[in-house]
Amino acid sequence: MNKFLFILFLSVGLLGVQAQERYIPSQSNLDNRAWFEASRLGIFIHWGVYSTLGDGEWVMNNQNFAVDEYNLLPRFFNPLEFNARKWAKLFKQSGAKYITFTTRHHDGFSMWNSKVSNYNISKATPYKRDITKELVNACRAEGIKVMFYYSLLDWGRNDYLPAGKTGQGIVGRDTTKGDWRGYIDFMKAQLTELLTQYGRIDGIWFDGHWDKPDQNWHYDELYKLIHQLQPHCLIGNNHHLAPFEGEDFQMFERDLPGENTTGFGTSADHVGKLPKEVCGTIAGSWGFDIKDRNQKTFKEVLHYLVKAAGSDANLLLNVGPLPNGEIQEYQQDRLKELGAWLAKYGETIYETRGAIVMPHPDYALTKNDKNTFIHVLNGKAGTITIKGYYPNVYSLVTYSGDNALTYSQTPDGLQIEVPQSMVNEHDLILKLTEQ
Ligand code: FHN
Repeated sequence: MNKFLFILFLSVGLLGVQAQERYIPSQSNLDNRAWFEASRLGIFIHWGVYSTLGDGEWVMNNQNFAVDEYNLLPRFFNPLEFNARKWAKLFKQSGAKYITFTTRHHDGFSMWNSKVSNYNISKATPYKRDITKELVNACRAEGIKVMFYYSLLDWGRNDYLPAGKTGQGIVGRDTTKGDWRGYIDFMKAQLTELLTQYGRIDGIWFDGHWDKPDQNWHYDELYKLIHQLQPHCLIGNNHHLAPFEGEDFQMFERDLPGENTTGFGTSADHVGKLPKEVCGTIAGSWGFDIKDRNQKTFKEVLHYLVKAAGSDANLLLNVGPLPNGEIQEYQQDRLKELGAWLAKYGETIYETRGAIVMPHPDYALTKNDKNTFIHVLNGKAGTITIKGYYPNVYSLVTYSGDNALTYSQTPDGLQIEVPQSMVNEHDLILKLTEQ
């Protein structure tokens, strides 16, 4: 065979292997994307048997546990103070429209009564109750939608072996038992449980791809299964890359779209056109860490939300409950403060679009049908210049409409004079109406 034909056959062959059916989202999925994009605030919950050690959700990896040592944890995961209704009421009070709950994190422990793994809340803990079910029902009763976080990566199972980039120091797994096909089928069985036993689920939030970035994760099968079981269900994958075929939203971890302060690689050219979500923490850590002194202030959390909306993304704000099932007071306080703020100013966040200009340390802009909202975040009086060209400004007033501001369009942007009397240390909201 000549060289040209050989290359041609090879390319056709490779294309055949990698070809994925083009994904055409259902109408219910498109509607759900619109709901998601309008929601702007969700609550992320990192909670599992790792919480008992108070050392974050990566403790199994970071402390190089042996699998049988770690497997003692479920025996004393007994969250007697867990009250799904209380949680759901708190989430409602925060102004959030949905939650994303860690049904299974990287340690592989299932927070529901899984039939394909006994390593779960109902079978391996004294608590026995199906926490996922209680949470779903309680949130539903409050009108809050539910998404499930599901880890692709697993530090405990033999079939996941050989280990990926993480979990290399975890001992006690049988390296002769690696079975990738079996592992994919296991995940499909678990996802089927999650999507058939808990009613309507609005999203699946995958994480862990980066552990084996070159592995074939069979997303064609996983995503197809999800969309077959619940067509409206939104799929997102925290792979830190541009969206893959079959995904419905794109997430960014501790960074606004296009930023890359974390080193996860969400550079500007990875930002796609799907609805976006930024996730971040109230504490420093996702899962409960007893020495976590990084407690964010209301101002920090609010700026997270405003800047996320200003970059056209939702904020998925994380709480890391205690092992006994309580959410720490300061985390509750942040959620209540956000809710009180949103009750007054929600119009400037919900159902708005961002990315008119990208957020700046001093300001962020959101827009609805009637107005553009300028959120002045620097807490200062004086001149502030908002990038962009606004030739048709009809009026520029404070959110209440009581006070007008002086402004002028300059080559650098819209120059606004903020008098001392208007300074707001959290967020001075200005309403710009165009002709
Ligand atoms: O490893 C996880 C981490 O524990 C946490 O769940 C975050 C949430 O976005 N995602 C991973 C790191 O990218």
